[in-house]
Amino acid sequence: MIQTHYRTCNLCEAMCGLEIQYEEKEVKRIQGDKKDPFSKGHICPKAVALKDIYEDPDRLKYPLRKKADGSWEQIGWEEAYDEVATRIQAIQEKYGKNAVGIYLGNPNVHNMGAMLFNRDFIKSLKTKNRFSATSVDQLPHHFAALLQFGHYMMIPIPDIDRTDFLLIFGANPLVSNGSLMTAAGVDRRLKAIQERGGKIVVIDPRRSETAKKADQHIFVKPGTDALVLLAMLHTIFEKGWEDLGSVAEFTDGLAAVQEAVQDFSPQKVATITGVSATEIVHLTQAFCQAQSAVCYGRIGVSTQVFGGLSQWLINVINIVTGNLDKIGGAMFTLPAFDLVAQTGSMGKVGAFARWKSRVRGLPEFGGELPVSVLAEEILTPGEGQIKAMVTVAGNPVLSTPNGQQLEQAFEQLEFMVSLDIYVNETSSHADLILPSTTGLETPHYDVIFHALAVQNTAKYSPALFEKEADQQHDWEILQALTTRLSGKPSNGFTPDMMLDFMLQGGPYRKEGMSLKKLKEEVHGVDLGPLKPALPKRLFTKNKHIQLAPEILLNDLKRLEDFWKNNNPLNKEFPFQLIGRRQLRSNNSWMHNSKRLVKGRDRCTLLIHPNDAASLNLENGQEVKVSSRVGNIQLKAEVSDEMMEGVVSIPHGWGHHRKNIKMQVAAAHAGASVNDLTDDQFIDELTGNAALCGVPVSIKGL
Ligand SMILES: Nc1nc2c(c(=O)[nH]1)N[C@H]1C(S)=C(S)[C@@H](COP(=O)(O)OP(=O)(O)OC[C@H]3O[C@@H](n4cnc5c(=O)[nH]c(N)nc54)[C@H](O)[C@@H]3O)O[C@H]1N2
Ligand SMILES: Nc1nc2c(c(=O)[nH]1)N[C@H]1C(S)=C(S)[C@@H](COP(=O)(O)OP(=O)(O)OC[C@H]3O[C@@H](n4cnc5c(=O)[nH]c(N)nc54)[C@H](O)[C@@H]3O)O[C@H]1N2
Ligand code: SF4
Ligand SMILES: [Mo]
Repeated sequence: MIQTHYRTCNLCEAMCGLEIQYEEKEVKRIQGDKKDPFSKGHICPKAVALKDIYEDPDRLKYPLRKKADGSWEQIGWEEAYDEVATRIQAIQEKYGKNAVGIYLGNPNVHNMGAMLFNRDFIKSLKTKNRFSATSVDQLPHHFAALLQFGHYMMIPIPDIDRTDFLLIFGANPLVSNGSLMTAAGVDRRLKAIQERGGKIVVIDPRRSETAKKADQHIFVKPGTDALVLLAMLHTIFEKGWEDLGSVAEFTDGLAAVQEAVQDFSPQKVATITGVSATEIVHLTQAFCQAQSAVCYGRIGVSTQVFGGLSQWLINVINIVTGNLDKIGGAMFTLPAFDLVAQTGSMGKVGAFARWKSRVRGLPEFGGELPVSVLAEEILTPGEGQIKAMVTVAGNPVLSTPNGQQLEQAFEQLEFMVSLDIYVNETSSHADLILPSTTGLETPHYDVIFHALAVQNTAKYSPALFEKEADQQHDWEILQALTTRLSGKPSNGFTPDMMLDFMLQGGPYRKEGMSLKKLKEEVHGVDLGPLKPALPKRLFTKNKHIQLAPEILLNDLKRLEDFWKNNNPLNKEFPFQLIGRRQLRSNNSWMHNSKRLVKGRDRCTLLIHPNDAASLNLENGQEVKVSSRVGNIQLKAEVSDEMMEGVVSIPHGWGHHRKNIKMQVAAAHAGASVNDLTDDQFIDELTGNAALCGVPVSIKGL
């Protein structure tokens, strides 16, 4: 008999509601759940691939151990857990606690069990060598949030359903489906802005899918956004357009910001940024004159040399124009599982630079070191060298800068274990792989993305399919390892118990919020639009917004010096490389779904016609792209979408690596852009990798 199951898609940040028809253990159909109060029926092509992942013959279900000849043997769970614990403990006894490193990948934040059980596991490792995908992604957002609002998770969310003016720097929500702005059906929401007479402006070195639909697109040279933002602020103060609105009473540092931006006139930054002074002034004026407006910046301004400065200045623009904590501006969420309130004490100012990386001396943030230093921490001998690695749902060989160096580093380890569902570019280097259930086999509540959504909603998804007798959930694997490493018995909590505890003690307790309630409301519960929340929700010491933290002001000098003296482009590497997301990819790990990789080769180098002409390149020609750290080959795709001097390659490809066991992906290998990105090219302030604006050269083959 065909039955229907409702759940939230856990693949990207959009949290689309799914309606799944199934019969016994077979998925018959996946479509959007029109009754989901948040997504209202929206889905993208990746949702259907949940079926492919569930059925994928290459997906692992039981522990694997590498034999001396490099082949894999299946072993039992108890044996695997014991071996991992024994090997880690032996290495820590011999070399010290920090000899074990851990890397957490992106799917952790899309997995309730992992979110709730990773903390104790990490603690049980007692190492300072912790890494995650945060430092190739949103670290600058956390950095600005911590310094300005007192908590690293106090990230302002654009209230796009009510705004009159959306200014986007370096995000492409029509493809990414929205990020640090969970907004299922973002196309509908963007269209609605225009239908109610509002405007969308996109600032991007590529005329992206979103830019094409916007009212205006402005090309900007990669890595120079901070200068555009400074010039906008300069204009605001020069014209006297600043008006802090409701936050004026509890905002510190206005005069300091005003002074800091004085030198950055639109005329001064025009040549470096590629944005004319007139454009900057017009844009600023339109932003200030709108009833409500919000400036939003994502990956393009986060994963660049001035990521920290950019995210800070974006907050500053929202604040000084009175658009922070205002309807239609940048607002804070109030999720039913209230991570911000619960972790308040941990997230306060001070969670930065408590220790530094051994080799390069980069500061930790929130207990993590930048992943750009991971390879050198493994490769550089001396006390504190990493000798063993644990990866949890991460593929840093394809996702972090200088992937080839990291591969070499992994080969040198004494021990490595990967909690992963595939033998892929990273886990193939491990001695043991511990695979968990995934997707349709897991119960889900979005602990993270409800907290970053444009509307407050709550939804619980039970597992669709029972796991097989011998399969383990991520949280069960983490718990088994934690008890062995810590020597303490488990407290017996399950993710459901912890979730219920948080829901019943959360901000909607008076409304009877509980797991039982969510289990009854299969489509999810609407908790209403975002509401003003300040100053109550601030975590800064004096409960004021900090407009001008000193450490950020001080970084302005680096910005000026960089573009004056050290502009990274030179004769050897004259082009700037940026990335691009693709609708049918999800970072590096969904290319084993046939329906997602079919069709033309999508791992191409986009290049402007004038640049192609100057290099004598034809559309479709094979090219070699080189950077300081390596080179790759792929096809050129000539397109005036690109700004001149800038080229784009999507990330997550490069499945030609030896020893991986993903047949479909290997047949659509592509090349890895992170064999070009540089572990030394970073935002020195936050430690985030600079994946955008990497200097490269191009040669036709
Ligand atoms: N050049 C460039 N590089 C980038 C980016 C870019 O824009 N440009 N983007 C960056 C960003 S934003 C991110 S978030 C990172 C992502 O970086 P990573 O998180 O390191 O990479 P993913 O491709 O998401 O790899 C996820 C891994 O988890 C495994 N997995 C999937 N589901 C499960 C599960 O349920 N349980 C377990 N245990 N494992 C699972 C997959 O098999 C895969 O190995 O990449 C970054 N890298
Ligand atoms: N389909 C799909 N969806 C995804 C993912 C995926 O892999 N595939 N990944 C998910 C993840 S992990 C994340 S973090 C989000 C990211 O979500 P988004 O931030 O929306 O991601 P991108 O589409 O990479 O958009 C980044 C934009 O920045 C531009 N850019 C590059 N350099 C610069 C610069 O220097 N300045 C400016 N102003 N712009 C620049 C690029 O051209 C691009 O259009 O997407 C999520 N959603
Ligand atoms: S947009 Fe994201 S959440 Fe929605 S169906 Fe696609 S992958 Fe899933
Ligand atoms: Mo990400």
